[in-house]
Amino acid sequence: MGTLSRSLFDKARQVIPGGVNSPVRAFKAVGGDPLFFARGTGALLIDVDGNEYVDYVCSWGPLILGHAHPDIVREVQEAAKNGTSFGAPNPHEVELARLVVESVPCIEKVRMVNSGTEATLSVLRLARAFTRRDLIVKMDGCYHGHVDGLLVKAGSGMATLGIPGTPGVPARVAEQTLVVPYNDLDALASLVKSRGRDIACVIVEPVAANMGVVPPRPGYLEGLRDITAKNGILLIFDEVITGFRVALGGAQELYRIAPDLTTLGKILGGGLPIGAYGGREEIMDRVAPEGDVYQAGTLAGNPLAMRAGIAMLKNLRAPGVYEKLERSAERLASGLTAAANEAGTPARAARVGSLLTLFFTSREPLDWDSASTADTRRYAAYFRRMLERGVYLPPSQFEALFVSLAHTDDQIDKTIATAREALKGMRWGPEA
Ligand code: KE4
Repeated sequence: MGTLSRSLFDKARQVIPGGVNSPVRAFKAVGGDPLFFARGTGALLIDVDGNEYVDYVCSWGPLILGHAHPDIVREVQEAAKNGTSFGAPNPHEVELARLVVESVPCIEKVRMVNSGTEATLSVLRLARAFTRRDLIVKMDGCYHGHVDGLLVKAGSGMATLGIPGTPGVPARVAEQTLVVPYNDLDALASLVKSRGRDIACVIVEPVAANMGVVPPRPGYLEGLRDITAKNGILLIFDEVITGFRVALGGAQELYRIAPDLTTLGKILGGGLPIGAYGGREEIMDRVAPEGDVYQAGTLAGNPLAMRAGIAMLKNLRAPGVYEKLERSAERLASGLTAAANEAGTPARAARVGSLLTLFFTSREPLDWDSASTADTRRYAAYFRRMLERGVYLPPSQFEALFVSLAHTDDQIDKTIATAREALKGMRWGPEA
């Protein structure tokens, strides 16, 4: 770690809890101190000490075009010259909403907010109001932002830090969240049999990406749709990660399943703060001021994020985009798997589109129980050895690796060669 990064971290910890503005950035699960970055360009990140890395975090998903894409930068610069926020409608909100409605199959109307958490927070309130029921169902290991009722057996930073639940969430709130294993339709069916009358919604990551990437089993999403539809329960796809990532229309396009509501974020803002929720018009028209379900936000629909999002979606609508992402990610996943096998370590890559995870386990990750068998100490050692060699991976076994359109074959091949070297040199005994 460079000297400037280290001194910045020392200063940061004096004024910011843990020295970071989001826990998973803190390197707690992989050891060492977080790097501070000066800039990104294409698939590269450059830290404050001038060290260059091939970046596979991509700001946790938003940067599917790579860092500092010229169209995004231009739109943000132009927008800023006209003022950064009006607190009043602007034409770009309408254009981006139109693009979302055209792109995401289940969305007939959409409301912009400023983060994925705000989107899931809002959609739960809407689902409860629409169904007049209070209980919500989530899957063990899925993460949907730091909403009180969703920080129950959550993935992402909570899985990374080993936090089963979080203080500050009253028991009576947590009790209204029911949890079943991901990829387990029988568990959901039996829960619905006993408590279905009181369940407002099931919220799910259609491709789980916060316990590492865990794809839905064949028939799983269809089963969720069937069980919820038959019991008056709203099905919510949390596509904050998968939206515009695994297909332009997200997982609901890829798997051809129409949820009732969808949450979005990340890519939609091109790297600026954003979230959104949308779905069938009859449900969305319950949102104030059209309806009586209140949700609001000072900077919602701000012109900078809107114009960045428009530039983003226009780029993603170009022909061949998702085929290129598929080729790049498959190249990387198969190369990393081969490198792990050559090194004699039990590891397997799980991938959907340009989302992937190299799990250090011989078990197939199907849910949190199986994903959590991954050897986090081995992952930490792998992470550090890759970082030393100029490859920036997600600092947690339970996060997704993101491939962008900016990653070249040469950068991917170098990453694979680096992994071969890093894994070869690692002892695989219990003291890894
Ligand atoms: P934000 O509030 O962080 O914008 O979005 C919350 C959220 C909602 N739904 C899903 C499926 C998500 O993955 C997220 C946030 N993802 C994490 C990384 N897995 C964000 C990184 C972080 O917390 O720093």
